[in-house]
Amino acid sequence: MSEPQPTYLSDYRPPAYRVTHTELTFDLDPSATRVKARLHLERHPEHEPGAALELDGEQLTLKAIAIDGQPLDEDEYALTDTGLRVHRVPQRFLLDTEVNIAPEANTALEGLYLSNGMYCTQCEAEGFRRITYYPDRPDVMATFSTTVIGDAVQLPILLSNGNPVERGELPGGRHFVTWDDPHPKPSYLFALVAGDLKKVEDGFTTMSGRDVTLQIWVEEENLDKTDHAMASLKRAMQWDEETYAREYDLDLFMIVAVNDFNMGAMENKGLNIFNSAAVLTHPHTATDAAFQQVEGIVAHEYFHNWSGNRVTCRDWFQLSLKEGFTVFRDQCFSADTNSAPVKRIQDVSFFRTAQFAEDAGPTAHPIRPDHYIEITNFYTLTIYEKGAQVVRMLSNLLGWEAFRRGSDLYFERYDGQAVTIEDFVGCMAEVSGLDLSQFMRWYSQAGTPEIDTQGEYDYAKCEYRLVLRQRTPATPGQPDKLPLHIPLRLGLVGTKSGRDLPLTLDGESLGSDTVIHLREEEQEFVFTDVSEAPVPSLLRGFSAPVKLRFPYGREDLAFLLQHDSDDFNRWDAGQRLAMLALEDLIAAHRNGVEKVMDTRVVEAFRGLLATETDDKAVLAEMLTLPTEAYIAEQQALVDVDAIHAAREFVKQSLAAALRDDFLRLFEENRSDAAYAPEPEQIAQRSLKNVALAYLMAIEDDQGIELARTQFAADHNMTDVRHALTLLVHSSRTDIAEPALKAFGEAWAHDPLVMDQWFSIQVTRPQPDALERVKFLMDHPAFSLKNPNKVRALIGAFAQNRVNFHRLDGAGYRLLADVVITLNQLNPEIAARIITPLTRWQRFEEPRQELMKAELERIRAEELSPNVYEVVEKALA
Ligand code: 0A1
Ligand code: ZN
Repeated sequence: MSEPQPTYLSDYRPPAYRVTHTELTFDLDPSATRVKARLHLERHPEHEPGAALELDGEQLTLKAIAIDGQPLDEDEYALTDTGLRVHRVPQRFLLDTEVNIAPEANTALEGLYLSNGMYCTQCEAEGFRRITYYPDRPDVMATFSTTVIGDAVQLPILLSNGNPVERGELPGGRHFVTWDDPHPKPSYLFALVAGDLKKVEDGFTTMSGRDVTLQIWVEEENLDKTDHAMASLKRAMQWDEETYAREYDLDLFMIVAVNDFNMGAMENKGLNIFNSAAVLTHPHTATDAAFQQVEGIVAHEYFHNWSGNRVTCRDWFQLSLKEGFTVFRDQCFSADTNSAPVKRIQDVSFFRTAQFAEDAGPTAHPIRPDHYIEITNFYTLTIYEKGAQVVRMLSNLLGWEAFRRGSDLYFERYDGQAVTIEDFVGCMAEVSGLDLSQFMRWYSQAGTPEIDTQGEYDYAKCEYRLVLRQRTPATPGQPDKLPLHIPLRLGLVGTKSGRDLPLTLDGESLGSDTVIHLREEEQEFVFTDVSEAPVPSLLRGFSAPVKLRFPYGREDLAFLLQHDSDDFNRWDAGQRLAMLALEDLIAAHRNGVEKVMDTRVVEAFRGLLATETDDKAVLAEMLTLPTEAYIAEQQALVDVDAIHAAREFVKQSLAAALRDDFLRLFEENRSDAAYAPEPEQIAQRSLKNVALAYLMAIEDDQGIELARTQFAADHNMTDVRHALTLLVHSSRTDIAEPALKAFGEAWAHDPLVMDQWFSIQVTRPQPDALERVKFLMDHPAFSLKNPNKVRALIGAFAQNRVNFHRLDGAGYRLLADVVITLNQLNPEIAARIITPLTRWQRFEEPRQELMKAELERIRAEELSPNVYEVVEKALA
């Protein structure tokens, strides 16, 4: 087999032929679906007459082909594994093809496949070529007319993009529906769904007074789990009108829930297809976090209607054009609907753990890569989350008002077109007059910039001098980096007053919270008229995706934790303080020295527990220790056991010292109110559950009893799952096992709850976790063919730091075995689930060698391009 070849950004050429209109007919059958396509084609004016017509196509069986009604002779076209070429075509013509495909054999879940007896599609990025021969690239935009034919009894519901225009009966118990989508779209936004589905319906009147019908289609047993998604959709529609003046543009908007789906959801025009985990919620089956995630994903997909669909990407290198912008939009939406500081804390805390790791690992790539082998490998945290951070920086550089004008210009100028990141940033530069040329390096340079900072207060001159040095480490293929334009929001907090001091820079007075611009490798900023010695509060709100170092003492951090006016930085000061203590304890563990708890951390926590707060959700975040994964990110080489031991020690020390406070907090925040996924209730529950986790950390009778009672009360899934997790992760197997068993039996019928049941067990720190994974892989509710199950069992286990990294290598072996099986079944998921192994260089011996050996074992297999690309990079 020849090695998979990369595609390069620099090779981009406009298509020789464009499709102005696409007519499709699907005659659905599990093993032989017939797809007829009529493409209205014309030569692109920039291309020479006589250019051959090249169409993409994979795993298709061609049955018929004709141009302008004339069947082609075999020497007039050529078929390959990846497509079809017609040697000579007129300037403008109709191409008719007919192919056969087998949805039931499609385990990759790209193209048309079957999920629980229901037909559905996933076409982004290059799935449409598994449906019919087509120029399957985002810069070919056509209107679509789609007829779906199926068995009237088994498939009563037949859906596609746009509006239904005709339906009828057919001989043999079949029926059809024809759908028209008047908005030109690329093939990746095509969708089809057919099955025995039920709907809930609602409506929304747009700002210009048009009535839109909203439908959520689900299997009958899930009809009671759609309220929250529907409410979220309406809020998102309203928000996009108010915030971006974007109005919906069809009469119908549909969401469908499917159980087998590679990702979260997909923004197909007028027919969003969702992983059921990203849409279904019920107080008894979904946690607060799941409710919030559903709200965010529903909004994300809806927002794509403008940022992605009306204005789309010229090529897949521009993926962050739609994804970075849309993630930024959904983050702002969620911040407006919930606690804004908590949303920021959660996003950043995830970002700094997972995206920083990606940016420091063997698969690091810029927000706009310049080559790829398999594009589905590039739906990454860098493209999505770092892309969103960069758009956020733009919005802060321009200010909201100018950013909105830039966004208006972008949507107006490029409506109906497929464009580039330059086009987007160009609009921002045009409306603001800013020079964004240096800023563009954020898109081309991989790696996380590191900023080393020093500050000095001159008592005599009343000046505060800040010296900043930026450096971006080398990443694969990019040994040398240039300085970036980094906006740094900051304040100076007076040590006497505890307040933000007024800032004066170069004679200009800037208020008490400002943004300075770091453009050079090293820059000095001298703030004048600083009336008292300050502690600097730097990178407020995480104003740039960088690692910032400042030699804070523990007193400084405790001070900021108490006084910083920026909630995000208050939280961050607490995290930094805990990190200093954790680092000492990690060293103690490694040196075999007795561990001693830093009393300053205890006192800082005591202070937090004693202050009245009106944002309980922020307090809950502040009381939460950095995760083991985040701590690992801070280490030069990861010592899994020392990190685990140090964190457990801090948790238990805090619990022992502050037991009464946690007990009070727990009691004060208990509530019998009917469950609602509202910010106040969510905040209260998270605070109560943080307290319960500390109480359980020492596993005394009272803590155990509280967890047991909370589990048994069965009030809502947030509380039940939290209590069950605490019990299962404790050493009290006598209580945990019956609870786990009862839970598994009660929810055996609900796949999404069973996912949680799997995850809870295999993330436990006790040494039997791996054996449980193996055992559960034979459980009737488990299937390697279902991506949610793979994530819930295998993915979750790989997050179990102590057990995945077992010193006998059994954890690595298990993951590699799964990757090898999935490489054939579902390459996209195989290439994702392998990630933890690719980070082998971060670990100490013998783990490095063990992980590497598993990667080499995988490399010896016949690999899909997806897994090949990742493994080659990891072993390069
Ligand atoms: N565009 C979707 C994500 C998505 C990407 C690829 C998929 O299959 C390979 C599926 C969904 C989003 O951003 O939500
Ligand atoms: Zn998206």
